[in-house]
Amino acid sequence: MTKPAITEPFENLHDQILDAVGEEGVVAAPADMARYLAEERGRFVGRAAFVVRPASTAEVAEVVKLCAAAGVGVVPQGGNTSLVGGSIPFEEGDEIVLSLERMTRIRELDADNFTITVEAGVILQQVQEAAAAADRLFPLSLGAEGSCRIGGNIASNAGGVQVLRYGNMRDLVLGLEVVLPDGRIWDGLRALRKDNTGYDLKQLFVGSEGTLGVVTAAVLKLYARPREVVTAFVAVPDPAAALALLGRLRAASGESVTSFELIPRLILEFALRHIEGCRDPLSAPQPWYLLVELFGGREDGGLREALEEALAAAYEDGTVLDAALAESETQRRAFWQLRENLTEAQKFEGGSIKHDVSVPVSAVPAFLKEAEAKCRELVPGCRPVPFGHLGDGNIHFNVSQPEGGGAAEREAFLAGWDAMNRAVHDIVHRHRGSISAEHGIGRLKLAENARFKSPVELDLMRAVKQALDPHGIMNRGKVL
Ligand code: FAD
Ligand code: 2HG
Ligand code: ZN
Repeated sequence: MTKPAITEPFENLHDQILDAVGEEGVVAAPADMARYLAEERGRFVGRAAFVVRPASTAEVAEVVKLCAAAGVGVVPQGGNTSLVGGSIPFEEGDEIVLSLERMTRIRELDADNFTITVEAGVILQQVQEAAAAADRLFPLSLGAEGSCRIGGNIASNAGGVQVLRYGNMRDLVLGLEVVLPDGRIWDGLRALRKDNTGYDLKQLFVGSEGTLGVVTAAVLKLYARPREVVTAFVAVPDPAAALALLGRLRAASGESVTSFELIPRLILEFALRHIEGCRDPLSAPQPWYLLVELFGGREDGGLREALEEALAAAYEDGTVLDAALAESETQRRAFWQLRENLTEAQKFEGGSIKHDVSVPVSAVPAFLKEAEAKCRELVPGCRPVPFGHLGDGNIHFNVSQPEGGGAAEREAFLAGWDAMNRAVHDIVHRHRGSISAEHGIGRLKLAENARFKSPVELDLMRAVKQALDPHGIMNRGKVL
């Protein structure tokens, strides 16, 4: 560890917090703080008075109480994989980052109740593994699952690749423990499927992006572990055909479709070009692909046959152009490796302007046509690569810069970020969609959110913020 550099206005608070959490709980040297202050793509780089890493709920409460008394803002942080800058402090350096990374205990797994109680700092993949060891499934699944943490998943109401079947994080939370902005602890760790004793307070904190309190622990729902998993890489002529196939598969499989991910040819090529070990699952290039996965409850449940039959019928009438079914777990992993590396692959193709949007599933084909045309009109030569969770209407409408440009072209392209966002979001709005389907608002989408939310809705949101955090301690300047 290099020498801490606490500036004068924070010396007192630093010493008080050091007393509360001990040496291991405070990071203050600039070099050691760096990883807490920059996000995934380096789009936001902030400053902080220092970073605090409490080891228990009581310590979190003490830290928040001290910050509230000193009027110093708190930025909660989990795995720091947010794509909207929500976990990064602002540039003024007058906030602390409160990392939950030392709160990693699985407090209880109740297999009979199909629940697991975990602290906020547990990594998502570790929750999945603990559930599997007890012959259960924790279904939240996303590309960052090896590094994102449960508190972050809850605070951003994460979605991912199995929402179609199991819902998003909001649907998987039964109870919460939260440190409120004044330092009090709310123990709402109930493990009940039914509880109509007033307002559903836990849902206020799900998706609040750290602006209402610090989630310290949660009771999460578990499911039966699937006994039959069938995975296919399917080529279709266009998104309308993909939609038709989704309807058929849902019906033919008795609602067993768990993932239904859309991938256009161009971004598949990015992955083949840049990600080691990626191979095209099909023999000839096709315009659009789907990664389809079905979960069933019985080993011999006939899901594979149902999928094969449905795909064969769809091939006959031209809805499907080609398909490969995974013959082994290795092949299944290879299909998912392609999907999970799309964000990474895009980084090698220069600047990318992102839109994490949702529209009604039935409106996706029309939305895609309109948004692609608009982007090409705004930036001739730009390369839209819309991919993602078609099964629940959530498309990552990402646009790569025109081919072959260098750093200057990248800068020029990214300078058009806001204009392109506005144009695409206007189209989303016309389809009564959302401008942030699963990544949240953070600091990235503040202005766009304010543009589309009605004054009534914004008033309600402000009233909630005011009621829970009247002094504006928690993650100030985010979401609202
Ligand atoms: P952080 O980034 O640390 O924080 C996210 C927000 O929650 C911040 O506002 C932060 O202040 C707040 N927060 C964190 N912990 C707490 C807490 N304990 N109490 C209160 N507030 C807290 N998202 C999806 O929804 N679906 C995807 O498919 C998906 N795929 C991704 C793939 C990649 C490669 C990457 C890099 C990101 C992806 N994300 C996805 C985005 C991201 O939302 C998720 O990775 C994850 O939910 C964030 O968790 P985290 O622990 O990293 O949270
Ligand atoms: C995914 O679904 C993530 O892979 C990231 O939500 C999407 O790169 C993105 O914009
Ligand atoms: Zn996603």
